[in-house]
Amino acid sequence: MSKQFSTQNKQDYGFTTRAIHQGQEACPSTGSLITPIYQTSTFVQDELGKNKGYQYARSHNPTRQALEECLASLEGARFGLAAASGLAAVSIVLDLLQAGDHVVVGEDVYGGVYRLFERVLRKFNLNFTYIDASNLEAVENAITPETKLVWIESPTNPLLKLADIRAIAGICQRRRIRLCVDNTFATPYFQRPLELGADIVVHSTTKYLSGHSDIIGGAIICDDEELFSELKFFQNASGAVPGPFDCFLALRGVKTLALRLREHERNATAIARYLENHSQVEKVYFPGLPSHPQFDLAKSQMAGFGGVVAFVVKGGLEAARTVVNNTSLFQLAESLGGVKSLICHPATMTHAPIPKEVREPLGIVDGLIRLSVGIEESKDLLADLEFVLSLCSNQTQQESQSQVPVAAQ
Ligand code: P1T
Repeated sequence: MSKQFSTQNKQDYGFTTRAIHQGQEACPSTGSLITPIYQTSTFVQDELGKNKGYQYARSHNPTRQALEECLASLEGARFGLAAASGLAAVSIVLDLLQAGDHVVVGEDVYGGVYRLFERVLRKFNLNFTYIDASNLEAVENAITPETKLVWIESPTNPLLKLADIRAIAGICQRRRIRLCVDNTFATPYFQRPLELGADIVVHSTTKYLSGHSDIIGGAIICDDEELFSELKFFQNASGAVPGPFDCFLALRGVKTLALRLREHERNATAIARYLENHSQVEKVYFPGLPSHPQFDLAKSQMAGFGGVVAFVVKGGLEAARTVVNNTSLFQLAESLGGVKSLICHPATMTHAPIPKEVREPLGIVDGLIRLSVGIEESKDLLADLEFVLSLCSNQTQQESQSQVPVAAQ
C-alpha cells in the first residue's frame, strides 16, 4: 500500500515538506510519484448522477486540485483556487462585489491591477479610492458605508512599501469589511497574510511560486468555507482557469520555493547594499535595508525581505535607458520572481497604464529601475550593475564637461 500524506496532521509538517507533499500523494491506481498532467476536458461518468468526483475540467481537474491544495496549505489555509493568471485571480475576487460597492486600494499596485479597476470594473459602477496603505489613518479615512473590500499589496510593486497587515485587518474586522492581500512579492515563505488577519490572499503564480518564468497563472487562498464557495462559483462561472500543464509546472516550481527564495534574498540584499553606496544612485528601495522606512515592520510581519530591489538612477530617463539597455545578465523584460534576473523600467513598462500625473507623485519616476534579482552568482550580478552604472558615470562626466562655459576652460 502506498504511504499517504496524512491530512490530519498536515499543518504540523514544515513549509518545504508541505510544498513537496501536500495534495501530491502518489497516484493510487498507477503509483505515479509525481502528480500527472490530467490533459482532458471531460471525465466519463459511471452512470447518470454518479461520477468519480470530476465532470468537466473547467469545474475540477485533478492536477489543478493538487496545486490548489498545496498553495492553500502553504498560506496556512484550507482552501485554494487556481486562476488562469494573476489578473484573473484579482478579477474573481472582485466578482464578490455588487454595483455601487466601494474598494479602498493601496495606491502603488501593479499597473495591470490599476487598469482592471479603473478601465474595466468602474464601468460596472464599482468605485475605488487609492490611498497610501502604509498610513493607517489614510486607510481608515477612506472607508465609506459602501466600502466592502480593502485591497493591498505588501510589499508593493514597484516601490516595495509595506502595509501593516495586522493593523489594517483590525480596522477591517471592526468595520466588517474584507481585506485582500496580494502576496505575490513576499510569497507564503516570507509572509502569511491570513495568519495576520486578512480574509483573502491572491497571487500571480507567474512569479516566485512557479519561479522559472515559464507560465502565466494566479491563485486565491482563503480559510472561510462560505467565502471559498462563493469564489469557487465565480471561478467556474467566469471560467478563467489554468490548464493542467501550467498547474503541473507551478507544482514543480513550488517544491523549491524556499530554496530559491533564500538565494533570491541573499543576492537582493547584496545588490541593495551595493546600490545604496553608489554615487550614481539617488535612492534604493528594499525592505531588508535598515534605511527602509518600514524596516521594523518588515522584520515583524515578514520572515524575509524578498528578491525585488528598486532604485532611482541619477540622470532620469536617459540614465535609466543606459542602464536597462546595457546589462548582460539582467534581461530587459516585464515580470519578476524567476531564477533568471530581470530588469524593468516601470514608468514605461509594468506601470505604463498609470497616468504620469498619478504615478510620478507616488515615486514611479522616469529614473526608477526595478530589478528582479535571480539566483545567479551574486558577484556576476554585481559586476553587471557595476558596468552599466559606470556608463552612467561617464555620461554624467561628459555632460558636465560639455556644459563648462568656454571662457572657463
Ligand atoms: O501577470 P499576471 O499573472 O496576470 O499577474 C498580475 C499581477 C498581480 N499582482 C502583482 C503584484 C503583480 O506583480 C502582477 C504582475 N506583475 C508583472 C507582470 C510585473 O512585471 O510587475
